Amino acid sequence: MNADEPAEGTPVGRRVVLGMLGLGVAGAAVGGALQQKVNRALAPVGEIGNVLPAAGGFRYYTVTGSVKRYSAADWRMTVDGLVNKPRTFGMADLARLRQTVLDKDFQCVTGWRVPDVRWVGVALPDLLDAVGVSPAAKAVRFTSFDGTYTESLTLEQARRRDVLVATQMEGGAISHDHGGPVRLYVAPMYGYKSLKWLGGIELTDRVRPGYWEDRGYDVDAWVGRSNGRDDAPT
Ligand SMILES: Nc1nc2c(c(=O)[nH]1)N[C@H]1C(S)=C(S)[C@@H](COP(=O)(O)O)O[C@H]1N2
Ligand SMILES: [Mo]
Repeated sequence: MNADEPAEGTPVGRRVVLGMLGLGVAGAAVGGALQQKVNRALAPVGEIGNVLPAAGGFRYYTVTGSVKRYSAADWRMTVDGLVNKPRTFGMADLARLRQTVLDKDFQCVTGWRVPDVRWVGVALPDLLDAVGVSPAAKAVRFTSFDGTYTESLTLEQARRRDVLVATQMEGGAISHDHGGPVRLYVAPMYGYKSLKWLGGIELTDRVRPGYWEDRGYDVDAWVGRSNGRDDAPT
């Protein structure tokens, strides 16, 4: 994809913020095109939240301010909606399910990409099997304990084995800043699908657009097949 493609939320949001902070994080992507966009200065900064450089090529993103911290021992996730057995899972419950390891890239629609990240967790289809999906369910909705961010997948997408309820990243626990103790990792799609601070999973009768999708992003965020935004120039 092209570095000039729009950033999330508002077309120039994150790059403007990065530029203003002088972080230079986007490196080569922050060029003349950025300057023009900065000059237009359209970003409602408050909506973007914190954008901080992180180690290893990641950025830390949050659309909310400070997020409550959960230790691995205290963290809980509810799985309910159109399921046979609604359940609450703790870390120990996840650890008892089959573990899946994925070595895959992480790519944000704004252009940064971290190659070959090791993710470990429970493949979403294994979790769905543990609660039993009712025949009326057509989609899966994810909620964050940040109280704001949401995402969703069709049931077909959610049955992919490269969609993880991730409990480890790069050989260790998932840090708070990366959305730990447990986050979603949707390998084939742009990073905005990979909801951080996972707190709830609900089986629903239809896809409900998530946080960025309400703000113009594709609901189907396949890397390479999507421009991210519905209205992105091709
Ligand atoms: N709860 C929550 N999840 C989120 C986001 C967010 O702002 N809040 N940002 C998304 C986007 S756009 C990206 S690219 C990734 C970034 O993950 P990282 O902060 O671990 O690098 O998280 C995704 N999940
Ligand atoms: Mo992103």
